[in-house]
Amino acid sequence: MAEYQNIFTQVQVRGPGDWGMDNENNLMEERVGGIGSFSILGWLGNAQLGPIYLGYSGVASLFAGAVAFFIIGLNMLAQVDWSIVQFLRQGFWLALEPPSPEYGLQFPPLHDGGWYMIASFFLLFSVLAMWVRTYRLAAEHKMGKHIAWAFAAAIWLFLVLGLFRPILMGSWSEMVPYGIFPHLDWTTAFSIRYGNLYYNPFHALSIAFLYGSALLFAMHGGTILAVTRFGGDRELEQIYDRGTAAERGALFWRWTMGFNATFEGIHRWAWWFAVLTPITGGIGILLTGTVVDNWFIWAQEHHFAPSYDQPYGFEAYMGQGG
Ligand code: 07D
Repeated sequence: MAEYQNIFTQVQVRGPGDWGMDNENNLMEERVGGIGSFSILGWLGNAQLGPIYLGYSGVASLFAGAVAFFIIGLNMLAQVDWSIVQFLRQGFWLALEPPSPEYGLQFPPLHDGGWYMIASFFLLFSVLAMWVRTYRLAAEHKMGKHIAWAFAAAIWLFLVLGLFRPILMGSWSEMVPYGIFPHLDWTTAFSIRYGNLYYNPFHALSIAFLYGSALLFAMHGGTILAVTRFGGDRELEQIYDRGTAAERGALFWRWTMGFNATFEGIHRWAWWFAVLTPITGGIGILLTGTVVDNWFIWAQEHHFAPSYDQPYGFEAYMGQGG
């Protein structure tokens, strides 16, 4: 019975492809790509692939993203003398590095960060065009703009790391290299250079929201899966067939921890926790090297890191030493 599907008893119904609703702007012709149906997609979500709506911002984003991607890839390939074998072998270690520090905020030679700057420009343009796409498609669907604003929060951290902080520091060399391990090395080096990022309270806040997001996601996902047997996954039915799934989920939490979110409110909790992860993170990165040069010393001055200039003990922990 298709009506009683859940994640474990998925029934894949096959019919003519669904092109979605038309709307007053008559954007049907901008939905491109054929419609296909794939069982493997059906296991994960909806079996139908396509159509996709492109529009100006979609084309611009894909084009700019592809340019950035190929500039990065071709520079890496050049570093291994255009050997595909070495490119695959060393791929995780290869990088397109930002300019050397001596160029400050000037445009560097192509071979010393110039290509990096060009790739960054296209990457920035691509991400911003994708943001416009999320905003405009939400408007077309007469939806709220929650997705676009959540995406903007991530773009805030992206801009702090790659644009705002480098400008405040007066050098493009502060930007993050493009490469798998190199960007991880950059992250570690950044933490060490500024006296251990664990002592940056905004990094701590960002982690709290990140882990909090995972916890909320697990609680909400778990609750809904636990009440799919009562129709809880088909949220629409909850409006006219109450008293079964939603109330059980809510009661479970009220009896477990004394408080329950509402069906609407749990999604606000999720949205805010997710959004606050990069917002607090961006504040932490913006302060690093600009306002605070060493987070460990900063923490000692604010009496929550121990001071080692006297015998290590309780007083030091309590902040009375130093
Ligand atoms: C990065 C920005 C938005 C991205 C966008 C995408 C493309 C790709 C590709 C063309 C994710 C644009 C790009 C589309 C295009 C091509 C090929 C969002 C991003 C719009 N940390 N740490 C965080 C933990 C440590 C460090 C955040 C944990 C060490 C630095 C998060 C630990 C050191 C920075 C977090 C830990 C260190 C961070 C990220 C544990 C050394 C940041 C949040 C358990 C390793 C960033 C304030 C996020 C930040 C950040 C978690 C440890 C360094 C909460 C759990 C001590 C330098 N760390 N960290 O959502 O915001 O990222 O810091 O040890 O900059 Mg950390």
